[in-house]
Amino acid sequence: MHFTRAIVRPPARSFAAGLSSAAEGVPDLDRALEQHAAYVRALRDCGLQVTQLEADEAYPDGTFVEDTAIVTGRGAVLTRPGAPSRAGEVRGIAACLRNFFANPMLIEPPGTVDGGDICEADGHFLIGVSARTNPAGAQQLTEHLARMGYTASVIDIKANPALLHLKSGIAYLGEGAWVADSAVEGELRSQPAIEVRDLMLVPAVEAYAANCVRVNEVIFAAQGYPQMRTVLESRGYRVVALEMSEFRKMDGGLSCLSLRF
Ligand code: CIR
Repeated sequence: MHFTRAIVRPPARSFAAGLSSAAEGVPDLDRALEQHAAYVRALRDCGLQVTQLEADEAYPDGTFVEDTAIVTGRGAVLTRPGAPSRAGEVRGIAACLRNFFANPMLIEPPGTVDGGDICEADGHFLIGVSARTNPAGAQQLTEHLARMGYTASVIDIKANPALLHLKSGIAYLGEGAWVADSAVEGELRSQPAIEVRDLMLVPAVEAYAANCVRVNEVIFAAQGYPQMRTVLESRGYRVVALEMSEFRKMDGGLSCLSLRF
C-alpha cells in the first residue's frame, strides 16, 4: 500500500508513567522527543503528509497512536484498547480520523483490540489475540473488515508473554516478504491465507528489531540492530534506521508511533 498520510502524537511530559514491562530504566523525555521528531522527519522524507496531534498529559502511552485505530485503504476502525488506562486515547484519534474517514467503525464492549495486534498483508489481516486484544474484539474486527471486503484470521500469542503485540514479533514488507520472530514463525507459515515467499528470521538477540515498517520504498528499522539491518539490505531494501531507545523502554516499537494510510 502506498501511504500519503500519517497521524502521530509526540510523547507527553507524563511519558515515563506509561505501561512498561521492560526493565530498561526510565525514559528521558527530551531524548524521546528528539527521537520522535526524527521519526516524523523520516515519514515526511517518504512523502507523507504528517498530522501531529497535541501531546496529552492524561495519557502517558498516547504517543503509541497505532493502538487506537485500524486504518485501511477502505475505511477505519476505532479500537477499544485492552489496557484501561489507554481507553481515553481513542477520543482524540477519532476526532482527527473523522477528517479523513466519514464513518469509522467501533469496537464495542466486551471486545478489546490494540492496533499493534493487527498486521495487514495485501488485503488479509492477521489479528493477534493477546493480553490486549481479546477474542470478542477479534471477532468484531473480523466482521468490520469483512464489510470492507477484507479477510482476516487469528494468531493467538498469549503463550508468548515476550510479545506485547503480534507486531512485536512480525512485520509484513510486501511481495510475500516477512520478518518474524521464531516464536511466531510456525503460526505464520500455517496461515492458509498468507503467502510466505521470503521469511527473514529475527536473531534472538535482536528480537526488538522484528517490529519494522515498510513505508513506501523504504523500511523503517530500529537503530542498533546490525544483524537485522544486514539481512534487510541483503534483500535489496533501503533501510532507514531510527533510534528508538526511549520508546523501547516503554515497550513501544516503530510501528506504534504512527497511523499510516
Ligand atoms: C503499552 O503498554 O500499551 C505501551 N507502553 C506500549 C504500546 C506499544 N504499542 C505497540 O507496539 N503497538
